Amino acid sequence: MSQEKFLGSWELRAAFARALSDMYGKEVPAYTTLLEVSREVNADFVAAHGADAERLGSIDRVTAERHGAIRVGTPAEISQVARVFGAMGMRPVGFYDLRDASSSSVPVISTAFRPVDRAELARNPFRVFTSMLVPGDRRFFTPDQERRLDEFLAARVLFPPELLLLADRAAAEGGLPASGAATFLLLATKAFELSREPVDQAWYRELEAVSAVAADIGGVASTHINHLTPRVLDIDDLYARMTARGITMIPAVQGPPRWDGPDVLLRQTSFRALAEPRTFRTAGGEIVEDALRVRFGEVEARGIALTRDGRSAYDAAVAELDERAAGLDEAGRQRIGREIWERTFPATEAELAARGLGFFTYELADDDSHDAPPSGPGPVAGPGRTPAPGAETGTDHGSPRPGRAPRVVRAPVVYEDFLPRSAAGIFQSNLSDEGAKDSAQAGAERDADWMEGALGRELADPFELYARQVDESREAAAATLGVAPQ
Ligand code: OOG
Ligand code: NI
Repeated sequence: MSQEKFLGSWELRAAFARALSDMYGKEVPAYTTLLEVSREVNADFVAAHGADAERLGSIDRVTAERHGAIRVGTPAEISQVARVFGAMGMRPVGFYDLRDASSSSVPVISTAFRPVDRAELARNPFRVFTSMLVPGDRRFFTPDQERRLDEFLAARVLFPPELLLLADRAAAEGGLPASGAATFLLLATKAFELSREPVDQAWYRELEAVSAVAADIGGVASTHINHLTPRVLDIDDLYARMTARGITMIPAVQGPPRWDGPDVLLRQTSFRALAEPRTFRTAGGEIVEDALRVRFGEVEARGIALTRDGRSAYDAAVAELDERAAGLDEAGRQRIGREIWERTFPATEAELAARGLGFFTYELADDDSHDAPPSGPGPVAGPGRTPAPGAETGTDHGSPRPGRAPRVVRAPVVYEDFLPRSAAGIFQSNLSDEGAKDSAQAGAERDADWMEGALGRELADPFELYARQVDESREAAAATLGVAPQ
């Protein structure tokens, strides 16, 4: 018998991302348009900017890159999600509490499953923003609703036992042989397909009156992908092209404003998908067709990861903007945002690094290598640190230096996570109704430790992961140069 091909966890991840994308393209045609426009934007950006265009990720990585969003109902369900994604080398990273991130009714807490190592991210960075309902939060559900919600959620099966068994095997063995991999991918993709099973209308509408998100999660017997998001290199260009095609986008690009300095964190924008036909069972047992608008299209541009100091500066800038732009239109908000931004953030990567606001790795570069191109003149210094001694710290762009010692060049670390405020905005743009939240009631205490318990595995801190990438790069560079890292 010939040796069966073995798919490693990253190959499962890449294949799963592709399969989901194909499935979602069939379900939501506007997504296919979005992919088409994204490809055009990226190709034109690379043509216009050359090698610099790939500073924050190779064009191959960016073209294939997606994030998904899913929503589940209970700790048991999210721990199963962790097993399925764990099989693909995706670990839970970060904690987001969206109950307070906006004034509307979004009764969920979230994490993101993603690869955590640099090499794994480079192979395929697929990530999934995963939210779970917070029952027990009296601001949203009455005790009676809560009891019925618990009962409903406990009775459903989101992931078949065969899928979970294969997931555990893949996690233990670092992947699966081809036949097991095919079954795993089929079942995993199917678990996120929109179900055609009739939805209990009375139950769905009752939850919808509390929160559309609660109904989307707890009103149906299965889960589904809420959106899949491609990455573009120029989101303002994408926005203009989608608008020119007659697709109505939300009024703004969320996150940092457009400006001439380095792109940081994450900028996102979206459009509402068309209403989708869904089948309901009425209280009288009749089967009727209705339409639901719960899914939509989203696109993003990723920038440099910020350190804790950088992030505090960002959060303070956003708070100041909110205060000063209250009541202004989008153009006014943009103008003030830019002004605050220019005062808060340095205009070059060199300064972002020198002031300890952004994460950068330090690589040894062949002289004409563009793998880790430098960002321009300036000292190579990490957050509060100096480069390995003995290393040449000149960062002139790619000029050959025959006979010289290898150069240490600074390369930006890409932000791989999410922003709670943009996430809340995305949830909100999905809602046709504000829902009902009784703010006089106490909310349920839920934090990262609680989430870690629900997941049944370690929940990584994004800042620590970025810092680790930086340290590893320093150690590797120092080892090659034969000096001690600092
Ligand atoms: C998730 C919203 C968050 C993002 O990109 O910030 C998100 C959801 O709607 O389920 O996907
Ligand atoms: Ni998203």
